[in-house]
This record gives sequence, structure tokens and C-alpha cells, in this order.
Amino acid sequence: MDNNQIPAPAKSSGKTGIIVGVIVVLLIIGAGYYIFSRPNSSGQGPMIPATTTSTSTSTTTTTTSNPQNHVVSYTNNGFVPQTLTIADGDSVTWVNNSTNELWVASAPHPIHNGYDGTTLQQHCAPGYAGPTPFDECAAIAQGGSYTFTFYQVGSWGYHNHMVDSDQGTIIVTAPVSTTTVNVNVTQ
Ligand SMILES: [Cu+2]
Repeated sequence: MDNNQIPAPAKSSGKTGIIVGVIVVLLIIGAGYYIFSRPNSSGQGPMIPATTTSTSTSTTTTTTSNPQNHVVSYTNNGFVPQTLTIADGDSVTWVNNSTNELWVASAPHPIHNGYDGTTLQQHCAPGYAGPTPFDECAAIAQGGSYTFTFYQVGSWGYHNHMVDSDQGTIIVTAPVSTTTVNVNVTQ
């Protein structure tokens, strides 16, 4: 009876050992399958559609450098347009379409030193050798015109020295530079 009872647990533990062993082997196989199948499934990608991506980039840079000429009409009602925006290097021609005399000059009246710092007495003096002043230094009658080229970025007030209540502004901006970037992505 004792002999029968002793092997019984041994058999039982032997069976348990086999079962545990089988489970361990199955786990190892399962883990191995999982490890090896995971990269394969994503690599083969049966569930994910094949994707081809191509990217092309083109850049176009356009710099406007050709100087433009702009016209401001001086009428009996003042300057038209009163405010004008131009690019650095552009010129402006004032045409006297009024019945008054026109003497275009940098603000402020009567000093005229707003553009380059020199005064009317300095830059309108005979023999003045400095940069061309933003000052007509003379009055023109109806039909006359005056042209000045701007080389300084900024906002420049001016007036008619003969009718100093008629005022205008020239806004000089840096040359326009336009950059266009096209990115095409095909999938
Ligand atoms: Cu003035």
C-alpha cells in the first residue's frame, strides 16, 4: 500500500513536469514565431498597401530691380496721389497741372532738410556739390514738371514751397523680392 502511494505522486509530478515542459516549449515556439513573424508581416505588409513617395522641390526667386518712374499730378486741390509708395531707386515726376507755381521740396517748410539733412540755403546754393537734393530749388509754371530719383528707404514728406499747405508723402521701400517655393509630393 505504501509502495502504491509513493509512486502515485511521482507519476503525478512526472505528468505535471511533462505538461509544464510542453507549455514551456509551446511558449518558446510561440515567442519565436512572434519575434520572427512580426518584422516579416510589416515588411511584407499584406495589410498595408504598398506606398511609393516621391518629392520634388523647385524654387523660383524673382527680384524686381528695374527702376520705375511714377507720376504725381499737382492740381489746384493738391498732389494726386497724396501718398505714393515706390521702390528704392524709382523716380517720381511731378507734373504741374494747377494754375499755381510748383516748387517741390522736402519737408519741413521752410528748412527742407528732411530728406538728406541739408537745408534749402545749403543745397539750393549756387555751386552746391553735394548729392542731388530733394528740392526743386525753383518754381515751375503750369505745364512744367520736375523729376527726382529716390535712393533712400523711408517715408519722405514734401510740399509745394509756393503753397506750403499742399503736402504729400513718398514712401520708399526696399526693392521687392519674391520667392516662390513649390513642393510636390506624390504618394
Ligand atoms: Cu518750403
